[in-house]
Amino acid sequence: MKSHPFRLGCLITLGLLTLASLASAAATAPVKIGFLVKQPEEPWFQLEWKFADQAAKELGFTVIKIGATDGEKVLSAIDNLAANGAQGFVICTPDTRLGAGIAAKAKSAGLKLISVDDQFLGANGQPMAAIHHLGISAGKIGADVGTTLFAEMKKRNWTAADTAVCAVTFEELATAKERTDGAIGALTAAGFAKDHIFKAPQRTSDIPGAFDAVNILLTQKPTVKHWLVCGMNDSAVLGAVRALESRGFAADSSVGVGINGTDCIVELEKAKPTSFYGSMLLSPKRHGSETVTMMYHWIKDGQEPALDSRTTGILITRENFRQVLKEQGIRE
Ligand code: FCA
Repeated sequence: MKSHPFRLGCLITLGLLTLASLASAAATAPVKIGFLVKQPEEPWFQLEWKFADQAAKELGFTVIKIGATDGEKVLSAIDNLAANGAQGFVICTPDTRLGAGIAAKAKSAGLKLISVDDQFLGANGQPMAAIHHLGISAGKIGADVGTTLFAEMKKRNWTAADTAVCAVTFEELATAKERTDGAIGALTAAGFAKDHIFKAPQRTSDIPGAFDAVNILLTQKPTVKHWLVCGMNDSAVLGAVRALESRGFAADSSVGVGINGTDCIVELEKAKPTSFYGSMLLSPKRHGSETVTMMYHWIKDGQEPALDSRTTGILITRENFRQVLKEQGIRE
């Protein structure tokens, strides 16, 4: 039977209208973005969340914040995000070796993906350069820690013979290794003796993990008079400072410089200076708001973000931290 031309016309119009309304529904569907972090108890990650929320408020989308402390939690979070109508997520993974699995799961759930802070590793152990990432210039920031420590040693007139470096390491995480390698590299480039540099490997990347690691090192090296301390972040150096204190070291006999600048504020506020001299302040604002903003434009406007962005750090000490934290929007 031949269709009446009028009926055919109506059908085509109807079809076009349906397609148009489907397309506009996709364009106007509320944007929901997951933000998964490995250590939700760390102030660094709480601030990333805070700045992600701020960007969401300004641009009009929702951030779904999830603490994903192990691989299983990451996978079930991805399922939940998809079920809740999210279109993408930002993640600092609890283990970079899960990278390929997380990327595959995101793809099958139809979710866009950006990694933050810790870059995914592929099956070959190399960074997954095809996954969009925003991280820190870890080697350079570590080198700035090393340079600061060396300058503080000179300022205090500590002798090379009496002074040693305690590097609190977490080498299974590439960004952590780059930071401590950077610090050690700058110290040796400045003339610090390699055989006075000791690593204290953390079993867990938190304050207790650093405390335990440094306690072992201090037991092994009882004759060192002055310690210079570096680590992957503030928690690593804070754990070391606490271990040093338990052996009688204080601000006049040891000096530590952290990284993050967000997890040492209480320490810097203490009335009496401790061995925690300062920290390389990173930008939780950029890591939190830039990642979700990139994701938002990717979802909404099809605008693909840069594959690899890196942020820098600035030294904060007891002298300037209040002012700098204020300037950076971290403290009132
Ligand atoms: C890693 C560390 C965090 C922070 C971040 C930029 O994820 O665990 O403390 O330094 O990189």
